[in-house]
Amino acid sequence: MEQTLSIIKPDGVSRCLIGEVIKRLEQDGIRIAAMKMLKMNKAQAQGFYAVHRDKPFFDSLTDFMSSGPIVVMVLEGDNVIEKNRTLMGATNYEEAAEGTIRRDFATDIEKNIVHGSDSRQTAEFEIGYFFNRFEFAV
Ligand code: IDP
Ligand code: MG
Repeated sequence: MEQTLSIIKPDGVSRCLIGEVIKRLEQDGIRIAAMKMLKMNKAQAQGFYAVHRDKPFFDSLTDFMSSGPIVVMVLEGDNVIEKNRTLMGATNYEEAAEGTIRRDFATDIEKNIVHGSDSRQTAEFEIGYFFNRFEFAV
């Protein structure tokens, strides 16, 4: 059994896509093990995306990610890291496969609706960034 961190980004929340994203996850057999809504400040967004601190888009990305509420979820299931990434689609929505969340809803390469951990190692860091062990329903 694997876990991954999913985020519905500020654009997904403001465009009322919370239900749409969760529906797609659940219909794919993914279980939500923990979930909450919060708003990051700039420093918290910088900490979350520290791996990208040298990228040209870091400042804009962390402004965006701290611009409004987000929904953070721990997803659980067999192969869930890859399953979630498949449902999300490529980072650049123009290159994302038909029927993926980003292809259907993203408006630019930054405002792409969802985040998903990309490996077991990043999933562990990212889940720990937002959740403690008392926040899991089961
Ligand atoms: P991922 O979200 O598909 O894993 P990453 O390369 O980890 O993509 O980038 C993290 C986030 O940074 C992306 O989801 C997107 O919001 C933003 N981003 C990535 N590349 C660019 C870019 O070239 N310009 C602007 N924003 C970008
Ligand atoms: Mg990434």
